[in-house]
Amino acid sequence: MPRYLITSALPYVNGVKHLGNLVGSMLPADVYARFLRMEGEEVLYICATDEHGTPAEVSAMEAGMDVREYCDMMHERQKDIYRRFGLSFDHFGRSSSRENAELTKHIYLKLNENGFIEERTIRQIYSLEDGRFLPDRYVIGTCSKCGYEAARGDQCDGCASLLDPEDLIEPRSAISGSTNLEMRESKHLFIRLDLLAPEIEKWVDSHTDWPRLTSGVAKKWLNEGLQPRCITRDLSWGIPVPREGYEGKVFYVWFDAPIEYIGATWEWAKLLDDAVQDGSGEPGTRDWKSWWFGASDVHYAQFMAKDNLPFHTVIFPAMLLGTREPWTMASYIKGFNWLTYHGGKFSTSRKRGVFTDRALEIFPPDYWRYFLMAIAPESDDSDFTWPMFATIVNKDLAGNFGNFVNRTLKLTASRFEGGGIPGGGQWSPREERLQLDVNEALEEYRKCLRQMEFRKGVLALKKLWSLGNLYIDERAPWSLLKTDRDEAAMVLRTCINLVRTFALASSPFIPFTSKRVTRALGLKPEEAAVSMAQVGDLRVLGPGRPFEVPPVLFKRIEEADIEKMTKEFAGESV
Ligand code: B3M
Ligand code: ZN
Repeated sequence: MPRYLITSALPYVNGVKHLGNLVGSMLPADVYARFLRMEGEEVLYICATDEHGTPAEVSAMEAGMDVREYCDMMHERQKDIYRRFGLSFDHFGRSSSRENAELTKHIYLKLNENGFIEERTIRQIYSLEDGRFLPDRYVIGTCSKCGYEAARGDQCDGCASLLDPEDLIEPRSAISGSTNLEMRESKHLFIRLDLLAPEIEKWVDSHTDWPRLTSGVAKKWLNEGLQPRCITRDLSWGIPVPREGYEGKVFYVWFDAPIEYIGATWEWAKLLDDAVQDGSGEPGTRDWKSWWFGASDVHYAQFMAKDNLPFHTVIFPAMLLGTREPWTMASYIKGFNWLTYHGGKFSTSRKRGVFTDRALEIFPPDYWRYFLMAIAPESDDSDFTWPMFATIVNKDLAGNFGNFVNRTLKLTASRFEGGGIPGGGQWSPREERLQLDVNEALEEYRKCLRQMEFRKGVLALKKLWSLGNLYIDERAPWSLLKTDRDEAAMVLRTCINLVRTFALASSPFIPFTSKRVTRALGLKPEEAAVSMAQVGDLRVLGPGRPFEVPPVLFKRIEEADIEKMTKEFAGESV
């Protein structure tokens, strides 16, 4: 029996993420983790904030804060948002942790010992006024190709050319605006990806089941030929490099960030002491090494947006392979395309699109979770629009699912007053068939989620829900009540069991609503914690069990709401 390790790409610490970030990594990983837990699997779902690098330093500076304090604050802020979205991490760590520093140094030392680290001297821009080297993107100036005045040293937003800082006319520091810059030489460490290329290729080729997007990116990188890659920076915020002459330098953020998947697992294990004290953890149950080192029974799935794929299919694997130690490598890498916003980019600087904090202020988390997964950019980019949001919420959640729950429970409560779930009547062939249809739809649903085919999973879930509406419309218990009260009772009892089935089966996507419904049905915690294999049985809830009618589960979104949102989130025009 494999154990399942799941990680989602680590969100950068600076700034609140938008919905595109959420659906491209954390949300699908959470759906998968919740699903596997319901399948009775042993799951460890890990994420963290990615805290090093110049962006964190610069954002802290702009906020007038010490960089560590800034990271403390932003980590808590992001963590709280993800909790409110229902993301069920086993641990949400921090790449600036002591554990990560120790692992990063270890991996570097092993790479060095094995001959995969090389020192080179490079020329870099130094800002005398800022007293520091400037990474390419922190040098701005006029593009020598198109004349755009605010081109960055790595790329021009005017003509999209890739640039070197030397290509800029009148370069200046993006931090202070100072033009007092000079080229200085500086020593740096490079990882010899060129030497590791054959092994990486073999590893990539051994995974024939990866999504096309993932293998495509890996192959493209490998085919272009791997070059040694710089893994150190002249910065103060980061993990110090344990090597003589490297005082004042740190590892490049992309070197230590993926190691934090391991680091965060170690952090999680260290928290065990607290967990034992508050009763939520069993002593001896958190062995981080058993997941990461010499683990032959671990299935490891990584989730991320496509721009992160090169680091996870090529560079991180090279780092691990080069240690010559048995670190756990990804079994499956699920990459996502872009979510666009009304045909354009989500933009932090222009406040365009919906950000995770604001999203939760306007609609409950399940609206977002379901909608985003229904349009997840799995095989292609996909576009967020408000009319689409309204259609999906109204049709699927309010119409298909919510409506069935409410009409079933309301009708039963009003016609069989006070007696709980009504008794009487016998299953007919129609109910037998319903049971078979439900089993089949659930099978299909489970198959999709096992394969991390989320949009297909949503379709299968919708199909399951519609079996309820089909059944109740066909059997019309409101009419049966006039002719055969026992028969009506049996039909409604079956419908209430369908409500249970739907609520439990849907919980990976809409955990909050699922809980509201199972509470209304009076399920005890152990009854609500059944495995996926047990949710389909339509004879679990018998006569006499009390239940409540929950308030309307999903509010319909009206035309006026759509207009309002479209205006509010359009962003500032350029
Ligand atoms: N923080 C980039 C991103 O959020 C980066 C991912 C790190 S994964 C190890 O897109
Ligand atoms: Zn240009």
